[in-house]
Amino acid sequence: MIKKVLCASCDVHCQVSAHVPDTGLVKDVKVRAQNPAKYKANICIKGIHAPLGLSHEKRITHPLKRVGARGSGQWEQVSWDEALNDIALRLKKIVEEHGPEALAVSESPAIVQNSMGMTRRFMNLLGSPNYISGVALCMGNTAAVNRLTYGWFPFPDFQRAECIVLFGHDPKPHSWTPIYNAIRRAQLRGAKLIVIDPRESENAKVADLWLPLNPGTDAALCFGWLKVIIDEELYDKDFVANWTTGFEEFKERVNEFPLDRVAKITGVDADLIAQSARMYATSGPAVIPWTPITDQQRNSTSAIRLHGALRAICGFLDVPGGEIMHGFNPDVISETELEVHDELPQAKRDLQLGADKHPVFTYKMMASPEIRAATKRVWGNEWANIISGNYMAHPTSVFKAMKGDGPYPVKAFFTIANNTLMSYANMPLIHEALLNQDLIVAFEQFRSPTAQLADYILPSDSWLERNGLSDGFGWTSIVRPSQKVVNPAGECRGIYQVWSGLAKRMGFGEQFPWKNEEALMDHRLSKLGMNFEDFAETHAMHIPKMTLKKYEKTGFATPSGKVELKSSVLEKFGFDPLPYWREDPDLGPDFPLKMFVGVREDEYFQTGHRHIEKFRKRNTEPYFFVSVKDADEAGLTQGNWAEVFTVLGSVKAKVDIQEQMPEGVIRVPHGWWDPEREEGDGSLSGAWEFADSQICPDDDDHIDREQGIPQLKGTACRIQPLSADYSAKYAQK
Ligand SMILES: Nc1nc2c(c(=O)[nH]1)N[C@H]1C(S)=C(S)[C@@H](COP(=O)(O)OP(=O)(O)OC[C@H]3O[C@@H](n4cnc5c(=O)[nH]c(N)nc54)[C@H](O)[C@@H]3O)O[C@H]1N2
Ligand SMILES: Nc1nc2c(c(=O)[nH]1)N[C@H]1C(S)=C(S)[C@@H](COP(=O)(O)OP(=O)(O)OC[C@H]3O[C@@H](n4cnc5c(=O)[nH]c(N)nc54)[C@H](O)[C@@H]3O)O[C@H]1N2
Ligand code: SF4
Ligand SMILES: [Mo]
Repeated sequence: MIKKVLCASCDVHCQVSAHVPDTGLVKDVKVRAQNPAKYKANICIKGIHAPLGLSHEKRITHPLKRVGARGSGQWEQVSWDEALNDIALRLKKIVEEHGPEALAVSESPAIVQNSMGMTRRFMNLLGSPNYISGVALCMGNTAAVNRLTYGWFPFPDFQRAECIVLFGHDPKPHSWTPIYNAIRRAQLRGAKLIVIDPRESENAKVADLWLPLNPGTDAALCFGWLKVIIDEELYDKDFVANWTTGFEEFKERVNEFPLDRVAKITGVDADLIAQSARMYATSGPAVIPWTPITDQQRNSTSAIRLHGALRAICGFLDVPGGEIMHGFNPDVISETELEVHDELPQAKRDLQLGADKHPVFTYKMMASPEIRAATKRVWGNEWANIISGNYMAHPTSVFKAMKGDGPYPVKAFFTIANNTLMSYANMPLIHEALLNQDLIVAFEQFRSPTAQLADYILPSDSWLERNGLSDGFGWTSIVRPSQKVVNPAGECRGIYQVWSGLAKRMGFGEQFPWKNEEALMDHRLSKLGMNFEDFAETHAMHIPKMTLKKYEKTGFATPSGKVELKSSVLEKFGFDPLPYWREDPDLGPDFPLKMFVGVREDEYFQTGHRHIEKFRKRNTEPYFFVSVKDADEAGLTQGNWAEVFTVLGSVKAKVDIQEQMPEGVIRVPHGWWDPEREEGDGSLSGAWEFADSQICPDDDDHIDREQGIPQLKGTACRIQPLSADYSAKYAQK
């Protein structure tokens, strides 16, 4: 029997197929491309070999209770009942003593599609606003900033676009395969490709134009494009006149960026800036697909708003070949609705950590009366948690409160499919925060460095072991089913069982009335008149009727009903309502270089997968990419170990001297640790050596003002070789 499955080995959720094995064991599942027909298949090695990871000897298949000191690696197997009873008892005590806001939860993209809003539902009913997620640095924050500008997070129409612009974003055959394939197909039918990237990336190699910019300067580059587009009147004048606010003031701001200034900031030749701006504005409908690169900068809010302004003034919003506002699927109950944000009293929303200083994706801004009214007017519901990134607390503020430096204590922390220590900035702070908790619960598949510090690890099912529904995290209105292929290994369970089990023990079990995940999905699909099983049998996807230029009927979901080039909401909260450029601080000769974290590696998703021998053989160790000149100056040799320092700390990796690396820029890899190392030696299985979160600062100089997210692109650093001793010691491990 063949099942339709959505691969969740990364967060792009390819539609694949899987054979149900006679043995019923996940190791015998074969994952294949689902649609080999006319298009190149959307599947990568992480999807094909997922069964290897999920049947791995290190997979956690029973609830574990910590018996030694935190991080000592001493665990005892307990039953689910024992674990949930004790967790509920301890959580109750913390809530009685400190209030429900003393619970913080960090949940990540790997799981959000399967929690189906239940994590927020539990927190809202308990009374805690302190939810954080890895999406604060990836897409969730873009979703929030987009809502401020034009009321939804649009999705690129790759099939009909005449020009595609990649701001750093570099989809590859084994990194976001569907987007890679969509770009290649567009190029084959003649669409133009512009790539803006400090190094010659895979997409830069095949682009019509490649703009090698200094890391972290994307916002300045956008100002350059806007200067050309406005000066040369390449914009859609009718749209600007009828559907935008603040154009004159916006234009004045843009006029502060003559091309020689932009060239100086970005390092890109002025003529190339002009040529590429013209290509974007005049090739026909164009798209700037979402990119995490501008989610992780000191000028992030401005960069994201400038992308929005480009899309809007060029007339590419909600048109064929442009960027389309999907809205909710009217036939399926959305996750946002199940999250019951209305149930969280305003007094508790007001307690959300970090919202005072950095409100963009918090309740304070996303649930402000004007945004709620506008969202209700256009989309029919005042809550719209797109990418689960709206209504979040500010991560650093949560960690500070966990450590004891907040306005009130946070004493219980749940980490749901999230390697918290390594997936935010400032690992030393997160470490202290975790050590100061009375209760840590990890819902995991593996003993990640974060899970190693937990009091309980609850064993999670995997995507091959559960039924599910995906709508691209609320980004699209297309709903796709994922069928369970085998039963969960050992005592692994789904997240619904965790929250409903805890709610029952804490006295609000009636709020989780569904017997299991399937019953919950039946409820979500009830408007279609089918249950999950029928839906999955009959649908590869459910696409509601989509109309374009919806704004002509409803206006945009902003307070003015227009695209707010000048944001009324940012202004109300005391921020510059226009996008702006903020220079990096000069940290002097100790930090003469700039680093960026990133360049995805084929074999691994974020901090995951490093325990899979097949992948580890292909990609054994972490590497810094360094230019020939910088390597010479620092005395670095190919393949030797080195250390990169920022104001916060240092990280170790091997050196890869690359021709295509620009001078003065170091690439720092994300996600490395050594799962093969025994727990309990104090290194958190190598996280204290290789995790980039050790060098990502979160002080005011290194974060975006409006969102408070850290700068992972363009941070000042230095690099130096490590002694031969380190290499020898590492080789023995
Ligand atoms: N310092 C730093 N921080 C970053 C980034 C960075 O580059 N540097 N990148 C940012 C980006 S782009 C993203 S997307 C986020 C990602 O942040 P995270 O989601 O935390 O990323 P992962 O490292 O993949 O951690 C996911 C964890 O979930 C577990 N897991 C996988 N599948 C399942 C499942 O089905 N159930 C359960 N319960 N667990 C599962 C894995 O074992 C892994 O430990 O991090 C962001 N944060
Ligand atoms: N195999 C694999 N695939 C993945 C993932 C994975 O971990 N492994 N993670 C998934 C996730 S969660 C995400 S968010 C995506 C991210 O994937 P991408 O968006 O492709 O991000 P990266 O590969 O980190 O970096 C892409 C490019 O950004 C460039 N760059 C660095 N700094 C800057 C800058 O300041 N400005 C500009 N314009 N460019 C810059 C780098 O040189 C690099 O070529 O990949 C997804 N796909
Ligand atoms: S790109 Fe690879 S890992 Fe990601 S969903 Fe597709 S097959 Fe799975
Ligand atoms: Mo991401």
